[in-house]
Amino acid sequence: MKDYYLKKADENMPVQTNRIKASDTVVEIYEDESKHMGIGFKTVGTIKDELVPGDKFILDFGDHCVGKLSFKVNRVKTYLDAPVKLKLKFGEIPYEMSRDFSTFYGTLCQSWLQEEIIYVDYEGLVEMPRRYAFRFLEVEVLATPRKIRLSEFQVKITTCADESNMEPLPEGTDPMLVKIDKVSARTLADCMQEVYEDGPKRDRRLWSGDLRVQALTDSVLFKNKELAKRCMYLFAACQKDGQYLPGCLYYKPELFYDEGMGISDYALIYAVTLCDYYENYGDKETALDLYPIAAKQVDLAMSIHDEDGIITFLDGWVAFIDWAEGIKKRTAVQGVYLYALEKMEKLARDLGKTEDADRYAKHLEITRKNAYEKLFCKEKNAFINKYDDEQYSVQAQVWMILGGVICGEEAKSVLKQSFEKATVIPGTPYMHHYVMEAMMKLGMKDEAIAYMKSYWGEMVELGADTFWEVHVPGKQMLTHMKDPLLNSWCHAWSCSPSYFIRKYFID
Ligand code: RAM
Repeated sequence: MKDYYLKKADENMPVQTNRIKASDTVVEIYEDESKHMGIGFKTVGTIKDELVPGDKFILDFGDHCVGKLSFKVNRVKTYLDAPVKLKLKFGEIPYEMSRDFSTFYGTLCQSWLQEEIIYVDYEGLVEMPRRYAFRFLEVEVLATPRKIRLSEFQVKITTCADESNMEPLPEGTDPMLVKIDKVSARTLADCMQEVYEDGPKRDRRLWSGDLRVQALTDSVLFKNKELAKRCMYLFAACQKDGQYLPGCLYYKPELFYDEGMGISDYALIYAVTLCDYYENYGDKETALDLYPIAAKQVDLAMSIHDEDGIITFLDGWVAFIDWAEGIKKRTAVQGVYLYALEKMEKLARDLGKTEDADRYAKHLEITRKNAYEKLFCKEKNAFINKYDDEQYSVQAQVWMILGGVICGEEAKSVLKQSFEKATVIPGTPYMHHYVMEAMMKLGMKDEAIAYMKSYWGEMVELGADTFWEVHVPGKQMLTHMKDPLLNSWCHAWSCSPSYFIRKYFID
């Protein structure tokens, strides 16, 4: 089956659209406490006509780009009788440009930092072979035998998002929502390469948690059905008996996934991705083809509930849920399971798999009831319980609501109270996506709009061209890799505001 799934993935390899973006706008960065991470930038002119060793400038491409860079090196007067040595440094945000990359102290491999020293043997066009994700490019002349001119800097943008499919928002749409939608769309488009990458600067891999949010948002933006299909087939090729799907995979130079990268909630979210896909595109053939893989995830989760009827973790498997200090995850994972089960029940019924649908429906009812009894604390009006060491998190409340354990006014009061009283709050835009989903499920449209404007809107106000991997208001230097230099500033799981705006907020 693996070969079959890989073949299907190959058949759905997306076509890259190539657009050119040029710049000769030179900017200067400066320290300013009021700017994002304390660094601002301002336009100061264009590239000098003549450059000598020691000269350096920062180009601004005006927006986040993903693609390959080219430029021209020419003599000013005399023949260049030695190579020209240049240093190029790429950054998604001004803060990166303010840092000397050799000072990086983070935990991930520093080779993700986008920096090159190149030697140009002959003048003319220089085409850089690698792909970069950036808005800013610093060029430093390290050595040249004579004065040189550098010009025609341009990026051949790569994405498989067909931006002509994106409908304009209706006139009169709240201007902040228009801005948020634009940044969301840029974020998604720049992550749409040969798979839905999590971040085009760092990781560049396919994670099932990110995939779900991307494919969902894509269904209201560029509608690249093939890409969603391809990614689901790639995951299908990783299925092993008695295990969940891996949380992430690499597809180059050949399919690979890390056995130690098992994330149970992400595996369940894979099933949700297939359910969304069928709902949004109505492609029954693919849904039937991948149904067994999706069913395996929920069936496995169903088989590992403990004697109290609460989900457990397979040996060696973790849960992600969110990046939030000290977060306990059992209640939330139970919610993810119920959320996936409800969607799978519908998919099974739509595909004529009545036996499965009935089985899922039955389990859904029993498990919801049980979760309410065992995980909910009436006195505290919250899902606070021994399974999570009595921890009070927004995440647990959100997932119990999405899992259908509580609903209506009771759920609203649980959610609203958690915003004020929980000690663990969402840390990633990924988790904020599910907070938004919970609000929409409870019919809290106005609150959801306000929530989006305050959370994603704050990133826009801080100058985001694309949405970030992590954002916690008031903690701009926050990172999960020790050094924020390697945070990803165009991150897939942050792209979903467009989904809510286009599906629910406009008429
Ligand atoms: C990080 C990435 C990715 C996410 C995982 C769990 O490595 O940000 O997007 O899905 O964590």
